Amino acid sequence: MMSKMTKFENHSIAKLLRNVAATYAITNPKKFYFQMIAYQKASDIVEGMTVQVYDLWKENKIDQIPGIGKTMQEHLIELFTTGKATHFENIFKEVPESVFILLDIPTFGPKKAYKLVKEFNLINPKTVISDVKNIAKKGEIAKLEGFGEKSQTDIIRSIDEFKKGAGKTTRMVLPYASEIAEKLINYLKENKDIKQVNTLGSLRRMRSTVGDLDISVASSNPKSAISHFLAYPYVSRKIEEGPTTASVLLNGGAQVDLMVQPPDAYGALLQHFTGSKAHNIKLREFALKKNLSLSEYGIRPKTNKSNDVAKHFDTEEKFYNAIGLDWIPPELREDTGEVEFASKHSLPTLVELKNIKGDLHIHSSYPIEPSHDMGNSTMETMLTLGKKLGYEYIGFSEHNPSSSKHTKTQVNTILKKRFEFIEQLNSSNKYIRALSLLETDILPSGKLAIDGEAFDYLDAILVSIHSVFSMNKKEMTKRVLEGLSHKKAKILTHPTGRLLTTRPGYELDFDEIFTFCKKFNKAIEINSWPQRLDLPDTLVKEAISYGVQFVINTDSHDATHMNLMKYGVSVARRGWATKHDILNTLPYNKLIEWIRN
Ligand code: DGT
Ligand code: CA
Ligand code: CA
Ligand code: ZN
Repeated sequence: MMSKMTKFENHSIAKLLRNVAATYAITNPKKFYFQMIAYQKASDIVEGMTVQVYDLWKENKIDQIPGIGKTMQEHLIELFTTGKATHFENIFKEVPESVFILLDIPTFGPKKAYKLVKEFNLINPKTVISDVKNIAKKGEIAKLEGFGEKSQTDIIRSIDEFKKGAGKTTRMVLPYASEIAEKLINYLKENKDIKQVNTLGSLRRMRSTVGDLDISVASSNPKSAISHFLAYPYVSRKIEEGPTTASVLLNGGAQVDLMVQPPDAYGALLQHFTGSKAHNIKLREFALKKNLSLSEYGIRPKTNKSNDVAKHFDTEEKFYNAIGLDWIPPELREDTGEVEFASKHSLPTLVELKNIKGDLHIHSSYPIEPSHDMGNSTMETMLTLGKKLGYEYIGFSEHNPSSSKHTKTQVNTILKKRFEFIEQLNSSNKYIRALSLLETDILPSGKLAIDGEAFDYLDAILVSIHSVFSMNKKEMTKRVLEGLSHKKAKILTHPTGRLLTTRPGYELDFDEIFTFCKKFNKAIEINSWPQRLDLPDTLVKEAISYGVQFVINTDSHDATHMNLMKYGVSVARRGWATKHDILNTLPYNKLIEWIRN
């Protein structure tokens, strides 16, 4: 299997690691429990990385990936060096290749896939998917132990959906998932048997992309709660229904899993289904050392008596406290040290939306004749909304005037007029300050798209890459640092250029970027735009360890976008940021000091 993997892209490496985990799950999940978990976790990590593992290896930095231990590193190094990893090849011998093909299809876990392949001798990986479908259509799968009619229908449907392009890899961007959830939650609250509704899973942890929506309900009447849920007008199909759970597909394709628990035991449910899986595993190990056993119902003493009842907790806080931990904000629950910090009562106080005092990346409709897209709303409208949001300042940062369509003198004239207009806005209102900023392109040469007199009309500039993404890491890093070197360049915007679910972004040497930013007092943007959420959370955490500071911006092109700030804040929180790491939590007089010096 591996010899066919010609390109060592993260996606194929993630799949390979997932297949190792699956092999352990099939062959001996008890004996290889920890390996199985470790490989699954490593697979998730690699899938979510913005830097290629292969490139890290080439730079001798493969040991810098959190969650990939020494042995796993050695196997990967062998793979990159020789084209195959003996250890993986050996264990894959125990499972026919066609099993791994089935794992790409939703509803197929390792055991189910293996059983079908074994039972019907489906050893041809090229035809295995259609083979399974044919056998299902003949009614053979329903007869197998542990399968049944419903499972057979599900298999046919998920194969059809898979062939149409739907798969486990289609994820929603966070704000989209949040919007769907909010609508559903409002609907659920209409039922009098439903006391409380929460989002769980990746949505509650505010991951930048969400696979399916997990929703919990506190109710002493699960039957009523579930039938209300199933009657939601936007349900396109029921996937399954049990006494306290149900899953549906909504119009538009999002899956929702609902879980119901009585109010007195609701805390444990919240905890369990918020995850992440890795966090839960760490928590379980931590509790085991205290002879406690955790579940979605509560906490039991770890004895041999299986009829011990679990102690119930109505809130999640009490649940965490019962095992000797401080409550952990959901955004931190990724097994990156949070359990240890919680046990020492030293978790950081994360930045909150209400700490934000202004937005420094706003595109208004001011006629600047920009190089890229222009905003829809006037500066006045955006200032009024900014004031409503409790801000002390707004930084207008339209794209620089197009340099191909204007002479330098024309650019200067446009910026001068704009500067005077902003000054006028400031003299006519006392409540919110407008800053004259500009989102300025860093050209492929590293030069900025404006120069000379133009800077006289700007408080500072934001710099970013908007064209020629194809440069290699070294050239791109040089380009960015050169742009950022200008005295007026204060913020590097959407630093990786990624577009979630669309394109991975260009590569930068973040060691160099962070070191530079710290040394020269430059800020890095956390961009709240739904498809960006850039700088990504894992890099935020890394940047903070260099002492780098951030500005969280919306990159609004319309007044309605200004409320996306909360998603940028969630990225900062997932990166363990406190308000001291975020410059736009500063009051106006402090912020302007930083901007102007
Ligand atoms: P997603 O949906 O891919 O964006 O990610 P999550 O984290 O929402 O994952 P999901 O929907 O499969 O499960 C929600 C949470 O429920 C998960 O974060 C942890 C918990 N959970 C679900 N299944 C398991 C399991 O088999 N073991 C453990 N320890 N936790 C689980
Ligand atoms: Ca989920
Ligand atoms: Ca789920
Ligand atoms: Zn912008």
